Parts: sequence; C-alpha cells; structure tokens
Amino acid sequence: MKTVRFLTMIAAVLIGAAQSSCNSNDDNGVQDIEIPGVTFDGDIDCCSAEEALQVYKFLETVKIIPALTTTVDGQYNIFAYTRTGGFHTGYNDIFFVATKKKNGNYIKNFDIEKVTPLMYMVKMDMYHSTPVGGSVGSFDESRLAVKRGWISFLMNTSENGSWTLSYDIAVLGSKGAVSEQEIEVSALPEGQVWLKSFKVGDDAYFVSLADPTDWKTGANTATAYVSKKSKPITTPYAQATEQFTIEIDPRMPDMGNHTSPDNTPLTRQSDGSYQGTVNLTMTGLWRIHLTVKDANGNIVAGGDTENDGFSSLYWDVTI
Ligand SMILES: [Cu+2]
Repeated sequence: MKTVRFLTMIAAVLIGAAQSSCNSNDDNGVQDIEIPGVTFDGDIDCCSAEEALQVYKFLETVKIIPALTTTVDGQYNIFAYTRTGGFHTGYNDIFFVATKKKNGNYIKNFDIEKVTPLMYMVKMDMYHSTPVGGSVGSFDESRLAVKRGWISFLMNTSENGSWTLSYDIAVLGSKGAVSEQEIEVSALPEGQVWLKSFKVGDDAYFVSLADPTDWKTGANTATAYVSKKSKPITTPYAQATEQFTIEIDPRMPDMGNHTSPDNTPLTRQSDGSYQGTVNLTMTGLWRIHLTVKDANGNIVAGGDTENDGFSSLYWDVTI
C-alpha cells in the first residue's frame, strides 16, 4: 500500500494545480484510490517504483509551464517543464512528462514531435522560427519517462514581436497536440550572450551554447549546437549536418583581456552536439572568442581581430 499511496501522492502533486480534488478522505487531502495494475513492480507502461521516484525527484528540479500542458483523449496528461518555468534568449532545455489521468502514473513510451517555435515580427509583418534540437528523446537511462528537447531563441519577446510554441504528441496509441500557445521569452541578463550567428556563403548558421549557468571556476565541459537557418524560415532550424570545429579563446575584457590555460576546442559528438573544455580561472565576465573551422580546417567564421584584437564572434558568460 505504501507504494500505491506514494504514486497517488505524485499524481496529486502533478495534477493538483490543474484539478481540484474532491472526496478527500484523509488529513493530507490525498485520495486513496484504486490503481489497477500497480503493484510493487510498478506500472507496465512506466517504471519500477524506484524509477518513478527518480522521475519525481527530477521534477522537483524543474518548473512546469502551464500554457504547454495538455490532455490527450481525456486519458493522458502531458506536462512541459523548463528549469525556470519560463524561456530566455539562447539555449533552453525543455522537458516533457506524460501521466495517466486516472492514477497519475508516468508513461515511458510517448513521443513529442514537431516542436515548433514561431515568432511574429510586428513591423515586418512576418514570421520566423529558431534553432530547435533534432529529436525529443529520453533524458537519460535512469529517467526514461522524462523526455528532453531544446530550443534556442534568437530574440526575446518585446514590442517588436512575440512567440508561440506548438508540438505534436503520440502516447499509447493516442495522438494530441499543443497548438500555437503563446510563450514569453525573456532577455538574458547583462553579461550573458549564448547565441551567435555566422554566414558561410548564402547560408546562415547559429551557434548556441548550452547551459553555462552550471559553470564554475575551473574546468567546465562546454556543450554547444550548430544550427542552420531553414528555408522557409518558419520551419524550425535543424542542426547543421556539416562538421565544424569551434576553437575557443576565453578572455576577461574587464581585466586587460587576460586568458586562461587548458582550453580545448568544441568538436562534434555522435549525438550531434559539440563539446570541449573551457577553463575559467576566476569569477566575472568571460568573453569566449570563437573561431569556426570546416571539416578541412579552413576558417569559416570568427578568427578575426576586430574585437580588441580578438575574434568578433563570441559568447559572453558571467560566472
Ligand atoms: Cu524575431
């Protein structure tokens, strides 16, 4: 009974905001409900109690985005989360969880597809999309019921324009969608610039730095994605198929542009991300100058000396 009660409590936590509970019959306001098929081995569509606990614990580290939650076929709840419960310019992880409406149990096999952010630009009276991760997959081995994707927003919401987000859902044979829900994209604080663009011939590329908020003094793994602007620009910008190398030169512009040792270039990994090591020797503003090379080692972007003698293509990260 303990496990069943625990899962029921998870359901109550997840659904609580959206649904008022009736027939509360204990002092926690948690209902004792029958959960068919749930035993100490868990739910066939989800997880063991331990796996469910891992998902539950993870969800305590993120915040729900109410506008992006929905119900499919009256049977399944789909919830979307980010770290902050909002979005900002540059790279954002977005997480999805599906539950059974009747008992709150997580569902392992569901698909989130066609994640489509769209910005309406008021003055130009036109729409454009932005870089989006290739596919929404399971977050990791211990949390298969959490799906993760990412969106890197080119611009923040302002009087110049606003964003909507849409996505399709397939869950246990049912299909649903979230359609053009308005979302707010805030600007990053001063000293944080995580998204830059460059051009190669007629093609525009975007280089998004992922989650530098986790960085500390010392060696950090830098993860980035290179995306290619779509034609038409209302199609989400997919990851570029070309292989680049991103060389980094971190400098502190407020401290005579001193650098740091032991940085390694970001190279393309099997999952399509780019990874390298950035070593930051102290706290403060770091301007990470970039030189992008193609597969043959030719410089295709950055690598100039137009910014105080350093590449004019750079990310800013303040730690
Ligand atoms: Cu825009």
